[in-house]
Amino acid sequence: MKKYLLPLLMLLSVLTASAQPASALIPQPNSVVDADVKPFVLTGTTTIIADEPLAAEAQYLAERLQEQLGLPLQRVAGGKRRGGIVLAIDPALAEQAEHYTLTVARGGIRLAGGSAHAVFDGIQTLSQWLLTHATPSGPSFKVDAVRIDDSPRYGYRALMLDPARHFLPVDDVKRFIDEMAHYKFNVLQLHLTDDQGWRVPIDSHPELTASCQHYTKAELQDLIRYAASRHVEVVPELDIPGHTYGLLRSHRELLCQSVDTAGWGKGLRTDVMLCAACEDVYPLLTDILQEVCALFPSPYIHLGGDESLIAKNWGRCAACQALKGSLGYESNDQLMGYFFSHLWPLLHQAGKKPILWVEMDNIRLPASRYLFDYPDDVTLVTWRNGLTPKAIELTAAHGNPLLMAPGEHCYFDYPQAVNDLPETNNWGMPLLPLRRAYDWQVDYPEVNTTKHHIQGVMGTLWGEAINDVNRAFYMTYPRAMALAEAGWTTDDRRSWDDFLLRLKPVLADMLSRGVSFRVPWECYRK
Ligand code: TNX
Repeated sequence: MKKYLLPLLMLLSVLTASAQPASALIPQPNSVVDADVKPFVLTGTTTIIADEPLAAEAQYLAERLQEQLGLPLQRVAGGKRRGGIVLAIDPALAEQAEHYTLTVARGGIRLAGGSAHAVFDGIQTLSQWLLTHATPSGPSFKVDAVRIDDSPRYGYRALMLDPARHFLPVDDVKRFIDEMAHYKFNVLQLHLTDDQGWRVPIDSHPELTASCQHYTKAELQDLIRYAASRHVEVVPELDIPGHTYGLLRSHRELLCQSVDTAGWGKGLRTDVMLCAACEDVYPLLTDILQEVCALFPSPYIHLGGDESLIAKNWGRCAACQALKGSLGYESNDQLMGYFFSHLWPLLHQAGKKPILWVEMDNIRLPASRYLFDYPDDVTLVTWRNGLTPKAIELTAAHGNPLLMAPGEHCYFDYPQAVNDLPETNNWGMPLLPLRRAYDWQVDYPEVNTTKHHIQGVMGTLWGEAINDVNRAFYMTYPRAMALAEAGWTTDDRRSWDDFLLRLKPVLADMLSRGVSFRVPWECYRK
């Protein structure tokens, strides 16, 4: 942490010395109208007026205002009360998910949403509004009038953390959730298993976590509850059938025949896979999935499916080759379909929607088809550099829902600038500067297909080189703010120059809360 402190303090002095910019709203709402009326006077005795269904959101708002302005606001029940900060569910807004309206006027502040989630979004907007539009006046604040009407472009706005590569304690993940909620992210994908570790306990198979730092079920339940209080859904990811050394270290009997284990324990990856032809693989995965499905309430579960070195494992394994022959398959890749077909019925029964990283017949262009036949109801994530236009086309043609995490815009484990490389485990990552994160049109206008199947966006913090939460914050921000805006705001309301102006007060706010980020020096240089 220490090494970030000096540049951060220098930035704070620059930021606080500059004139107040007009707005600190990130992501940019879809309609902001400055109301030409007198400001609202916010004092320590202003009440938050909210009925029971919004008690938790009211409490959250009170905590934010205490932290931000030092005001100890209390909640009172609704009824006909006026003059304070009213939080309300308005069924007229329910048609569109997360639709809220925020009105600041002399007589009071009113925040209405079609759901508690929408009201929570509006609280983030209100808090950001106060960063630049609350003028201290003695012990109270004059809050400029405004009318905001807002709803997101995409319903699924995710960040992904990777505690499999480097473990992240629950309290650190909570801090991460706190921060992402400010920018209206609503999904946290947890990459819980990989070659380097198995972090989710399975009661029927304690050997999986026996010699590995891991969460307890109680901790995960607590984390899920905490995330829900920030309207963030936790999506678990178990990465199979590749990236599985974390499992195979306690189940060597599930390895393919004739696997070379000589280099194990040295490199970052082991390149081993679960053996598709080993019958014991499937009952074990069934046990695991049953517990994971029961533990995580999210309708989604991510099963990885990426970077399986099929030729190196299944291609050299006599049992897999015999299986391939008996199934009449022409290519080893079809065994992926066989492998996952054991799991789909269980997931359907549990009411879960599977997600996989999309793979094609090549890892770069030219690529022309899926690696194997993904069932239509599998949500696919596009991630490989250069393959996203193809992924949009293929998923549109096959009818798979699509999540957007293209490496060139969304991989926040990549360095942000020249000479800002990770100290450990850098495998030669490409650069992903802030501007490139911002200059992204999520729906690729040049791709000539329907785009209704695009569900949303995800920023990934792959953990090979991210060994604690401060490093995670440093890699996440401010790029995740650019992603938040790409996922929320329509393109006609997005502008790089304007984003930079809004970024300044938002980063100053982060500093005041002790959250680290990379100072985007290149944006301030004249
Ligand atoms: C590829 S992205 C991976 C991860 C690595 C990441 C590093 C994906 C689906 N697989 O296992 O951590 O690159 O950027």
